[in-house]
Amino acid sequence: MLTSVDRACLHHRRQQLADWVEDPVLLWSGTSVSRNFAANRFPFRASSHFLYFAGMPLQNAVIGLAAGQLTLFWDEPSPESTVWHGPSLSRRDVAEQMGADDHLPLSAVPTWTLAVATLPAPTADSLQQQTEWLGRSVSGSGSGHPQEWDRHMERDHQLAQAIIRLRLQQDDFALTQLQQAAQITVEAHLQGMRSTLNHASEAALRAEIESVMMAHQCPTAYTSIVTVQGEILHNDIYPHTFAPGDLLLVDAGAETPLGWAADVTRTWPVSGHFSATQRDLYDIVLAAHDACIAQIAPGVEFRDVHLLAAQTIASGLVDVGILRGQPEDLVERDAHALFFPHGIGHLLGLDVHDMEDLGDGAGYEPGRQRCDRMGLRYLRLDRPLCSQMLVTIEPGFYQIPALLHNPDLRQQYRDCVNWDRLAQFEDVRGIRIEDDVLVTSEGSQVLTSALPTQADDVMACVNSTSLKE
Ligand SMILES: [Mn+2]
Repeated sequence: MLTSVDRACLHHRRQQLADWVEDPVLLWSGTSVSRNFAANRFPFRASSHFLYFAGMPLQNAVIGLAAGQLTLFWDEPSPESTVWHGPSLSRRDVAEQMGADDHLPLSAVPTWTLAVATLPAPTADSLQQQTEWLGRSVSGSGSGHPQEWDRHMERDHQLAQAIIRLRLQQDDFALTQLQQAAQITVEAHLQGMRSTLNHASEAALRAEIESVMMAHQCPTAYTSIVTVQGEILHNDIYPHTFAPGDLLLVDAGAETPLGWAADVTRTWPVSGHFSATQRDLYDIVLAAHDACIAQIAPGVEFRDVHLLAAQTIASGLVDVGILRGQPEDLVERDAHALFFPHGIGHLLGLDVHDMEDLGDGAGYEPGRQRCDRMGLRYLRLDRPLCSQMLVTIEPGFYQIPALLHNPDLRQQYRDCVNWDRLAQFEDVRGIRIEDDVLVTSEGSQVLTSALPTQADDVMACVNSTSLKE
């Protein structure tokens, strides 16, 4: 149920959009996708752009936005469908909930208006419907060369830019949801830490963590990573049983029923105790995490936050003897990226990488492009921060064979890596510490601060397990 504050925010979003976009706008929610046969469906997830203006998920719906007015296009389920799925709200009730000014059957979309701005509908079915009804293809914002854009593409691009401008700063409705996602995610990670000593496998611990989200009626915002192979950055399998000395990397976040995400990572020893080598590297990653969060404030360039993480990690690796040289020079040469190849963070909101469906349109300030350098290539956000932006801060250290065993890289960095010393840290495969950080007018607020980051606190939490009989 939407609150009156939520509805006031939705109203404000639509007014803002009308100030920036002259053309009427149509946005598709999408359809549920069948899994092998028609009656077995994947869970439905509405388009984030639809959710942003409609506030609530609705399958196979379209909203029209013109001069701040909202029109809902949607068909109530058929009487036959209610046999299987139970009764549904009427179109009038749904329209009232979202604060719509008008509501019409879905078939009225093609007659609504001729020249509209839109963004690609999210599923194959809805994209086909969109193409047919608008009489044109919708390729998304800014594809191709601007000089070759037609009038439709210019409209769509203008819409995308306006939506980016709006969604970059979280309003009160969004913040209530994002705090809820963060709080449930913290609870899930705590449950994971506290039950580790009772479990023997990645799969069992994943079940423990996700059970907390499910109990709150929240799906996961992305496929959870629960792995003792933390060096595999997007690991999505859970085949291992725990061995003494393993570090477990858990990257898992809840999504609220209205679609807002959290994104949190912790790394902890399955035995409850870090080895000396694990502790050394954990503390380096934590130093980068803390330094970056302390740096966050309006006006700060996110690229500089990334470079601060690189500098802190390079400096720490020099201190423990893995890297040789001056930290500044090592960062200049991208030597840190052998161990920290990804970006320091990204936008977070309705999507876990917020608005990445628009490519780098949201993450990169207009006029900026991805840099080729190994140490900057995977930076997903390159903008000056502004208040009410929500970002992740997630430094890491990994021993990735594809990088460390690459003959060209070994040659390139032969003078600055002490490979013999590195071999002594073989019980560290991957460490990442990730929190969700809101930029405020004074600096920042960590939405996920209730989850411990200090190694001693993490160990205390793992060891607080009440062991099963
Ligand atoms: Mn993340």
